[in-house]
Amino acid sequence: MNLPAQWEPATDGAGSGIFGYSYVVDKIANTEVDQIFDFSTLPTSITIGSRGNGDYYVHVRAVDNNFNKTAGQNWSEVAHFGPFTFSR
Ligand SMILES: [Ca+2]
Repeated sequence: MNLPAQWEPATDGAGSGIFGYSYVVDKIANTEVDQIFDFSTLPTSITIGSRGNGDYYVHVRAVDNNFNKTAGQNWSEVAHFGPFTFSR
């Protein structure tokens, strides 16, 4: 199963710009996403795969281009999306 997705890209104001994102899909409403880079742009298709029916959530945080220079200060708060309910 796949969920099509459209995103408004993150912005960094007058900062260093957005480097990319860390991203998790699961069945938990408030997962804290790790600060380990996954994607430079967010996927337009979210893979649920064969994980079955249920309510899914997508969790995303952005990181700026300074992320490897100032540890711990360059990741955004986590944004939570969902639930997206799959049943068939
Ligand atoms: Ca990650």
